[in-house]
Amino acid sequence: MRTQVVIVGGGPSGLLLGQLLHKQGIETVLLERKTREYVLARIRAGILETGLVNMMREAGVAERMDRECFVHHGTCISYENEMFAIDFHKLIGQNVVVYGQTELTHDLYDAREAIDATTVFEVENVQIIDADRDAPYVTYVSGGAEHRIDCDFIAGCDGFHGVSRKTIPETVRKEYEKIFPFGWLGILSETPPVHDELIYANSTRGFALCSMRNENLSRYYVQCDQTDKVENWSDDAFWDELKRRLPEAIAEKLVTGPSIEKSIAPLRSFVTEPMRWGRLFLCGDAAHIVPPTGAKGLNTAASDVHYLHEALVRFYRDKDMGGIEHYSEKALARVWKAERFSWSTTNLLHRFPDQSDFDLKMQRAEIESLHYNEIAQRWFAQNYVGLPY
Ligand code: FAS
Ligand code: PHB
Repeated sequence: MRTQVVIVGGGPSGLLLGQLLHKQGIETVLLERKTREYVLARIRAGILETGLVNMMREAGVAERMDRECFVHHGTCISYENEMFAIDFHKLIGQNVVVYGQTELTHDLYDAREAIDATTVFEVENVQIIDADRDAPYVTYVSGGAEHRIDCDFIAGCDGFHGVSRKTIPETVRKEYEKIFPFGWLGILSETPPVHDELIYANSTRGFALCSMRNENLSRYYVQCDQTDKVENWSDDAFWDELKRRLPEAIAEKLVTGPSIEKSIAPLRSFVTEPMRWGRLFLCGDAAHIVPPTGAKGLNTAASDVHYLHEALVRFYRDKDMGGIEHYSEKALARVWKAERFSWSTTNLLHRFPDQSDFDLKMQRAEIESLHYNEIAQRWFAQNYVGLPY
């Protein structure tokens, strides 16, 4: 088989890239390790930056999102019994959209099926060969047989545990990593959200986040120990702990109910450089990971897709290598800014095991600066809604 672009990984990065390239008449084959059902069962991000919303519209996959999403003009931050809003719309005239990654991925799979593009599920042993030459190809096993796809380019959209990043020789790759000493225990419940906007809570007992998916589907998180296990947490234990971390007036309004999903996500910051090796491009979690505090994971995958889509269109339309040659540099420039915001908000809102009393005073002073200083709020808002591509 031959195609123009092989996309390894059928998460949001790979699917969105495939849809955008199709719009430009560029053919792709997408290889996914799991089943469609498995991918769609993952509960992950919930906040979409304007850039991602616009790309979904450009890809022609935004009809349900535009109908069902919530537009949020701001977010709230609480510390002990205090709570304040950061009004993005008033400060910078922008907003974010609340629409679950699960729904976005579902819409992208439906759209890919509608264009009848080639998607191979449950592939095994994907190998990327000669990515640093002019005639790369990909091999994989499906249904017990080995297959080969000759192509022009490979988009490595296979997430943190994929094969693409490791295809780049260790002598070429430089990796940066920070592991945070805690995780997020998250639940999904068919209950009305406790507040009309998200609440990021800093409390003496640790971080908490009140988010949502729709008017009767809420997403909550509490900071937990790195070594904690989901089975240690009954629903009641979760709700009691969440209430302890929220202002009393909010905790009193919390509607609890049975969890329909419960999981613990580790928190890490990670970046690999470069994001291109020859004709292989890394995109999304294959290249970088952020702690979800700043809602940047999915949204930074989206900006990679923007740069890669732009580069490939310039190549196929104008035989112009400029976008391809500068892909890694352009993508990384924005990746590192997202990494900074995610690291900064994580430090601002979580309790660290080794925090001194002085550290806690610094954290409090920074939160109070954000509470009362419009310039600080404007900078937070610009980062949260998404820096320009
Ligand atoms: P993904 O990991 O989503 O997709 C990669 C795909 O490649 C997967 O379907 C995988 O099965 C496939 N794959 C892997 N290896 C392969 C191989 N060898 N061959 C073929 N296919 C292969 N971000 C936020 O903004 N907010 C959040 O709250 C949030 N919560 C998260 C919770 C968890 C547990 C995780 C892991 C991530 C979370 N994220 C969150 C980040 C997440 O949303 C990612 O940024 C987003 O999924 C990135 O999308 P992709 O780059 O497509 O990677
Ligand atoms: C979510 O709704 O899952 C969510 C929202 C904002 C974040 C992280 C997760 O910063």
